[in-house]
Amino acid sequence: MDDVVKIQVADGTAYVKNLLYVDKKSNYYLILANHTTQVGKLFWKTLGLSSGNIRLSKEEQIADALKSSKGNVNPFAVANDTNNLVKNIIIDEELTKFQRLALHPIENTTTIEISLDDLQNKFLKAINRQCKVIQLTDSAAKQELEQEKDQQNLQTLAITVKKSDFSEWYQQVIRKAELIEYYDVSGCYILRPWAYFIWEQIQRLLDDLIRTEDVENTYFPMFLSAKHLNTEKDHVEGFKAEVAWVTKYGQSDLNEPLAIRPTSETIMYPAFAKWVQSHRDLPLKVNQWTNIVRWEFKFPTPFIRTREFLWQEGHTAHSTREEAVKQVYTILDFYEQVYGELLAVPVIKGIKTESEKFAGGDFTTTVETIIPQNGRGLQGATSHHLGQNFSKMFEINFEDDKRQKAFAWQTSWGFTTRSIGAMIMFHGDDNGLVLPPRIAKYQIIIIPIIHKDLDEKQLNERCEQIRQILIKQKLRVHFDNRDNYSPGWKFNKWEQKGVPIRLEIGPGEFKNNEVRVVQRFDNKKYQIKIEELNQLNQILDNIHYAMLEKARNELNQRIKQADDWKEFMTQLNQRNTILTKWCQREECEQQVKKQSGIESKEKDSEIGGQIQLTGSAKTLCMPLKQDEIKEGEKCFHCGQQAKRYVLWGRSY
Ligand code: 86X
Repeated sequence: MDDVVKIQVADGTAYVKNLLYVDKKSNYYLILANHTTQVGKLFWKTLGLSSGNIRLSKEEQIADALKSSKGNVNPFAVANDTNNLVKNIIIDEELTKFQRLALHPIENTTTIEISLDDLQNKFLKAINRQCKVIQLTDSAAKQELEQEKDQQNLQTLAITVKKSDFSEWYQQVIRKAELIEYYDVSGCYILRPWAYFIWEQIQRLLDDLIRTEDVENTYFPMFLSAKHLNTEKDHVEGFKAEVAWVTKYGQSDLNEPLAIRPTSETIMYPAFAKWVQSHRDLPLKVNQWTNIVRWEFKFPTPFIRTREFLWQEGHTAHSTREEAVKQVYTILDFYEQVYGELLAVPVIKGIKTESEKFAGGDFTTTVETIIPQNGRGLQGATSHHLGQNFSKMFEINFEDDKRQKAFAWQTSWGFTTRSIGAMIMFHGDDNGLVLPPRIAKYQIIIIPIIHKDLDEKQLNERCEQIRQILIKQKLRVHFDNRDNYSPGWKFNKWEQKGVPIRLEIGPGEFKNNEVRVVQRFDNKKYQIKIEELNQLNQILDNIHYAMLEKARNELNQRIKQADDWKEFMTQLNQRNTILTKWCQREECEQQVKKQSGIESKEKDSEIGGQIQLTGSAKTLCMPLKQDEIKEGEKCFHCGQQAKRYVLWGRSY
């Protein structure tokens, strides 16, 4: 979930994760897997073992078997296993596809490379050991079995864990709230109507906002050729590995492979060059709402990190720098507004440091948020000032009013479905999703409470009457009149789905011309008269702002200040982000990143068989709103003259 491990190995080199497992009889199993392999559970069967009896070994056990420690698990340490405790050395079949394996022999700060052949036939042979090459990813058929089980679990209604068990909680909420259905392409998910509605609300507001800036919607093709992609080599370089390609049609190879857009700079800007001739053609402002594909290898999380996602990308060209800069910040304000006014998620507006900015631009502004449960920073959206970098490359130039040739000043900005993930994480609770009213497909659910003293037909008519009243007030309301589910079941279901207000109508309410109101986010319950139903609009608005305020308090709790390294690490290890004075030097930033990883108490964890190195802190942003730094005030880390406050944290 973090980009602490920047895997920088040459093509043909696999970055290997080493996992030491132990069974109940103290037999050890060393697994060497490609870092991208999601180690499943079912391959143990191939070895005649049951995954239920096998655990990742603990510090003492690693010491026992390999005379080694966490972070130092590797095949070379098997030489220390004089008692033959390591029963099997298992090699991920994936690794056979690479020429070299990159391993950490001593600390996970040093790396050596070795070929699989040398490892097998020289080293392991020398110490008289053998290994087995096995496919570690569970096969599709078996995965299906797991999914079926999953489906059955879903039938048991309640969420089985508390929000404090955050990662499992998130997985359950998104399914039980019917936001997401799983799909058999890793990193891709189905957005169900409950989720897609939220995206439509975001589109509606954001589209209205950017229209006030005269931005026009367009649609550019999703394919680009290698030639396109290479026009702008520098910015593509760091991302190349994530580009997905189409190489075939039917049974035949395409003459020229086509990339699927990972972003559209190189698709749009050649057209911009044609459209911009004179200063009268500026500003040029276009936007598109599309899907994007980036074949990432970090562990996927629905909404938060997916291989395909939805976004809008806006691109503008201006005749002056000043105008472009203004555009960047106007858009940033819009993004803040969408988060706050729609998703009830508080954000911090800021500027990215040089090493975190979009490399193709001059500076990157961002809206950052912090997930209260784990204190991790989450980049909410970015708005870039591109300067003249792209316009020079793509020759987007014009004749200014003095008939001089000049390059356009550009901006680009994007907002994605990741925002929905942030909303879920902020507002969900032990009982499931909690939707801020402005994005809820149903803001109000009407549930009749059938009772022997009450005529069912009359009760239903009353509910329908109430529904009509609310529809006239432009509220999104649903009457759940299914008679094959009990009221209790319906309460639970709509609670899990996060509907902001439940109206119950039972015998008491029927008789008194009332409804019982139950608020999802704070569980407040009260009666209101039918004639007072026009208050509901205001009530929903109040709920929105109460949710935003609660969220803002939670976010603020996760920001601490530190004046020295010790305080900094203390706060980081308590899962906070830290605002510090900083010299703004890249070298200092890299040192903090590295050192905080080493001293971190948040050690490697295993999620879905995938090891995550999650400890180190990076810069999230330099907040726009900050106190001035005076002469003589020092950087918290290196002690040089501080220039700005910067916010540090672990991040998604
Ligand atoms: C950076 C920059 C920018 C327009 C935005 O952040 C907002 C909307 N674009 C996107 N970026 C890449 O340029 C990129 C390029 C390639 Cl080739 C890739 F595979 C992945 C990328 N990811 C991000």
